Amino acid sequence: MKLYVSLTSPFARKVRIGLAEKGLAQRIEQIVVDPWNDDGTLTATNPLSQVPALQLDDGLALTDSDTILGWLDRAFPQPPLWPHAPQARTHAEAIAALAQTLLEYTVFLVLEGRRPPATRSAPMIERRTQSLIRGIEALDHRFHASTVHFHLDSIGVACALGYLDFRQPELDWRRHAPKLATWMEWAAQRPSVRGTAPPPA
Ligand SMILES: N[C@@H](CCC(=O)N[C@@H](CS)C(=O)NCC(=O)O)C(=O)O
Repeated sequence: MKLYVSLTSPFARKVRIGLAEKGLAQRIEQIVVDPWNDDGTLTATNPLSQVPALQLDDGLALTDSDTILGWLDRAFPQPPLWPHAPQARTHAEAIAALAQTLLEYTVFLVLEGRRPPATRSAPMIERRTQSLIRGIEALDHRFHASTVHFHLDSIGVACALGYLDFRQPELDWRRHAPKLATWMEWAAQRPSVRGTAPPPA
């Protein structure tokens, strides 16, 4: 089994935190690649040239963070990555989905920022920025974090906020989310989160 990651990818970080929470970080070989500058190592497993990607021992490749985490939770059920009770599970899935889209929007802003200014789409940048702010405010109200478990809602939120700090500090998300700001101080100390922080930009 081989997991392809980059150390700056927030999607890969979700999987790396999930592995650490399950105590599997040392059991699954992690291969650091650059999806933007691949020599064929990554595309041999993921033709889309994205991380994370997990090559299973039977040859099947999983090419999306949530798919990989779903497999991981079935293959290694303890400790679980989701709450057991149906209502709690639905709530956690809603939070995780919101966090995943926040990540996608943040990546969009990062990629737009790398384009020559004349080719950037100002209306889309504005639309995504406003959605991000509303999404962060919604998370601040809707996310009732457990301090006992670190399920996929917590993992997703920690990765989304950590990525904003890493790539979009000027958005100053804490201004929009005082409760999340306090929670993130706690979450950042968790070994799985601390141990997967991106290297200095
Ligand atoms: N939906 C995917 C998104 C993965 C993704 O966009 N990964 C980025 C790294 S942050 C990547 O590999 N980008 C390279 C590319 O899109 O060509 C997931 O959740 O795993």
